[in-house]
Amino acid sequence: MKGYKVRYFEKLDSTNKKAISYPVGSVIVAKEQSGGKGRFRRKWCSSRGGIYMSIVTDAYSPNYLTLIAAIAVNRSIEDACGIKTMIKWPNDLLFKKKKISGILTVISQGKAVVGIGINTNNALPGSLYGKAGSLQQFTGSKIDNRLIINNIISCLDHHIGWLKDKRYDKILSEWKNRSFIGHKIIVKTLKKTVKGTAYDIDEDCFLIVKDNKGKKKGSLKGTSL
Ligand code: BT5
Repeated sequence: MKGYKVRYFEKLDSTNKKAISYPVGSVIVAKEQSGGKGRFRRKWCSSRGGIYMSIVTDAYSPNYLTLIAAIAVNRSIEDACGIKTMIKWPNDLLFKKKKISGILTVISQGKAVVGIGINTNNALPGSLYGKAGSLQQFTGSKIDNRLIINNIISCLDHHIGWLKDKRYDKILSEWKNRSFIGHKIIVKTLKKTVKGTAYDIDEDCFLIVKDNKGKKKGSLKGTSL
């Protein structure tokens, strides 16, 4: 992959944790993780067979990096498996209402680490039954992880170009086309829960939810259910 150095590991605690000590342009991939991380100290189940990768980039806005990573994952899954996932704000990709992928972007030591987990050929624990799914389950065939990983890197790199050029409008419109905008949702912020329709996303990457009374602004500190 031009300009990127991909390093493969058999097993890591967390690719995000490992990646932070590597320079910009590094990609850390593990076949499994023993301590995969989600947001708010949640766990990411990372058994062998799935994709667990972290890309080290310059420290752009983490909100925008999460949006472009979601676009890259959505496109790469579609190209490799013909499955159109839906991006659920802020960091999930769903297919048939099951979570297939999650993204965790962190800024540290003047760099950004974009961590991506995708359920491809991995088994999922019973605790996620009904909530999560894998691409192998949905397609009935083995997924080519390397193909998806390489696609994600080139797609993310392309969209980092948009970030460099400050083409936020292009990013937002691409994200909206692939997202749950227009769907009924429940958003839980730190203070309240808002039920309504996902209406739009603003230039700060905040979700705008329309309820019966008009427009309301969600907060990236919240999480959609
Ligand atoms: C996320 O957090 O969705 C971000 C996940 C990021 C994982 C990647 S893997 C590579 C890199 N290295 C890391 O250590 N992390 C990143 P959040 O929105 O907080 O969702 C976490 C919730 O998703 C959990 O509380 C479970 O309910 C659910 N979950 C856990 N493992 C899952 C899986 N494999 N598939 C689907 N859902 C899962």
